[in-house]
Amino acid sequence: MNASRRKMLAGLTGGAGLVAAARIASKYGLVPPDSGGIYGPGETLTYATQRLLTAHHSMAREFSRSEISKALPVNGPPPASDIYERLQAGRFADWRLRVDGLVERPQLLSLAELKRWPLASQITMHTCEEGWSAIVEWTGVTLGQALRAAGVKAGAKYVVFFPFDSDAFGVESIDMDDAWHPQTLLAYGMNGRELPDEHGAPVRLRVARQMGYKSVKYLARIWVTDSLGGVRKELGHKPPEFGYAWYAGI
Ligand SMILES: Nc1nc2c(c(=O)[nH]1)N[C@H]1C(S)=C(S)[C@@H](COP(=O)(O)O)O[C@H]1N2
Ligand SMILES: [Mo]
Repeated sequence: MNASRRKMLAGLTGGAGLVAAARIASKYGLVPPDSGGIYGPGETLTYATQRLLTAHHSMAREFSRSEISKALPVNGPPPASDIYERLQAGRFADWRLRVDGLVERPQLLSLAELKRWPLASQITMHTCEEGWSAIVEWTGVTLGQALRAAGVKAGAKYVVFFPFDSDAFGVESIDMDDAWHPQTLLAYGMNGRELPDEHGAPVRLRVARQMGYKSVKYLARIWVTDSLGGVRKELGHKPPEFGYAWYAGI
């Protein structure tokens, strides 16, 4: 860490007080989109401190195959969506992942196409805010590969993920730092098999450095944007008042 970063970090964490820390963070552009409201200064401190400490691409811990958990609990009911049920009945042959927004070449990606791309895999800990965790092997492609195919335009700041159960779950979003991170995957495989339907088939997001609720299942669309525009829904499936910070780093 260079001297100015160290100074910033000292200012952020050195008992300057939450509001003063939020002001320092804002000066350096380290403000998360849920920085407003009574939880805002706390959320800003968490995000800014994390981003300064974990220089760009620090990696989440990886485990060995023998450490994979026996079972991964399922969180969330399957999408109550006719479109999803039809795609599922056809084993997702007609599923296309839309990638659009601030991109040069909007994409409609099939599962077959994703499977032709270079394989990325990881054995990492999935942690749910409800108090359980499990070590899982995820297989798929990096989100970065899809972003490169689409060609992200200058000014992009966030990637928003729309699932087939967005009416119930809402949407989730991450910043470009996590979007380009090598452990951020579009996963179509789990523990050496096809991703089971209840775990988000055909493709789910895997964000290794954040809590489980950021790893959106049943992906339908990926939207690149320069602003979350104060649209409450796009800040996460539940607001920080309920314990779901937009930045859920672990
Ligand atoms: N689309 C969608 N994604 C989701 C959820 C959901 O209900 N719908 N639940 C989230 C939560 S809270 C967790 S902990 C993980 C659970 O993943 P799993 O069911 O594969 O264990 O998925 C996350 N992604
Ligand atoms: Mo969760």
